[in-house]
Amino acid sequence: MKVLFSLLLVLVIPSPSLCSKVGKSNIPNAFNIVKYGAKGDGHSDDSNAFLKAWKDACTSTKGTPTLIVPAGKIFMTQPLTFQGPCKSATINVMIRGTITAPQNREHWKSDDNDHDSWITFNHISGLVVNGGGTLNGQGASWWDKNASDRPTALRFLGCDNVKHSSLTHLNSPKNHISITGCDGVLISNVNLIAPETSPNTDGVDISSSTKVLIEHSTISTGDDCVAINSGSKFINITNVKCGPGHGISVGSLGKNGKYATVEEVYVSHIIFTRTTNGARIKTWEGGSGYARKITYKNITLIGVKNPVIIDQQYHALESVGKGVKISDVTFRNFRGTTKDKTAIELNCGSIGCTNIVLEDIHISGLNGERSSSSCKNAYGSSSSCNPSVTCLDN
Ligand SMILES: *[C@@H]1O[C@H](CO)[C@@H](O)[C@H](O)[C@H]1NC(C)=O
Ligand SMILES: *[C@@H]1O[C@H](CO)[C@@H](O)[C@H](O)[C@H]1NC(C)=O
Ligand SMILES: CC(=O)N[C@H]1CO[C@H](CO)[C@@H](O)[C@@H]1O
Repeated sequence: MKVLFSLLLVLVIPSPSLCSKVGKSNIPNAFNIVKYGAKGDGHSDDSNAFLKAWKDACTSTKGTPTLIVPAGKIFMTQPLTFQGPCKSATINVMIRGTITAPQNREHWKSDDNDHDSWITFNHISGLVVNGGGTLNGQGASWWDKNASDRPTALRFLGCDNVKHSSLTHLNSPKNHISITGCDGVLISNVNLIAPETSPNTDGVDISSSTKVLIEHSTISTGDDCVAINSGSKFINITNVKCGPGHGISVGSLGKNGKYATVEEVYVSHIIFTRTTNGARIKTWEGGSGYARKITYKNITLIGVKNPVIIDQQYHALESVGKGVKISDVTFRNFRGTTKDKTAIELNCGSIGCTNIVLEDIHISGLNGERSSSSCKNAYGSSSSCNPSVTCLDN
């Protein structure tokens, strides 16, 4: 690793084209972290350079300030918060090089009960993050720890009008990107990559947020591709390749009796490759609230274990007769193969799921054999489905 690393530095540093890129930037109002003392040698702590450059960018009043992380270097930072609000209406963070977390969790500086996230953008509006670079969460040394003790790699907290694009995220300790309390977030052209066996490494987690669009991205991790949690409304996911991982999930909602709501979710043009789930909604028994107005359409499935799954009894309790209402859910234009026999599973609790619509669905086994469907307390309609969904109650 170390050898590879030095080789990388040797290859990269003397390149005149890259040096000139660092030196003369044509971007007006640029704040280059190297000018603030960042070393970019992969192991020196560059946190202070990031924070100083951010302070100047965020208080700048001219045009669109741009914080620049130059190409060809690896900048190591401890947990960092980019705090807003900023003076200008828009602010750009251009990540051309690599930002890495400390390689081992023992080297994280924040104290043990402060492992919420590695990089946080907090209450910034008009934030643009892009640049073609990489964020390496160095999650491997965390993966044997309890999920509640592990940090999210990148968190947008209370940010409005965010555009996050053209970046690669590797090996997060927990979620790769968490969007919390935001209004208006576009995530596009990102690659989120972690091993299939890495626990809880969701691609994007959304909660308490509105108007989030995720598009033209690839998400290959050990957990959900995208998870849509309580308080989320007007969420669109389109042209995304998922897998390996656990699919796109609304929920889980209503854990430990909580009130939870999700509505207006549109998921389309997704390719699920060897994921455990495809289109999923999961709620805990004993919770309350609703998951409604959810559409999954134009979905391609390649060897997916549970292509269509509603589970209103995720972690069922002893017949509590209470749950998160699931209604107005459409699954339309699904094509592909399932790894298991049951392609469609609508498992609702005693409160039932209503207006569940399935249309134009064709899912077979890996070798073209027939698949099946199962329903429990599910109400709605189906047409042109293979497997047929005669178990739906009208
Ligand atoms: C993980 O942490 C949670 C919350 O602190 C706790 O309830 C749970 O028992 C822990 N699990 C393990 C396996 O330690
Ligand atoms: C989300 O999808 C809905 C339904 O297709 C569409 O009406 C809406 O404009 C989309 N919103 C965004 C931000 O793409
Ligand atoms: C599975 C499915 O319906 N795929 C379609 C998705 O949309 C594209 C373009 O609109 C079609 O070409 C696919 O056949």
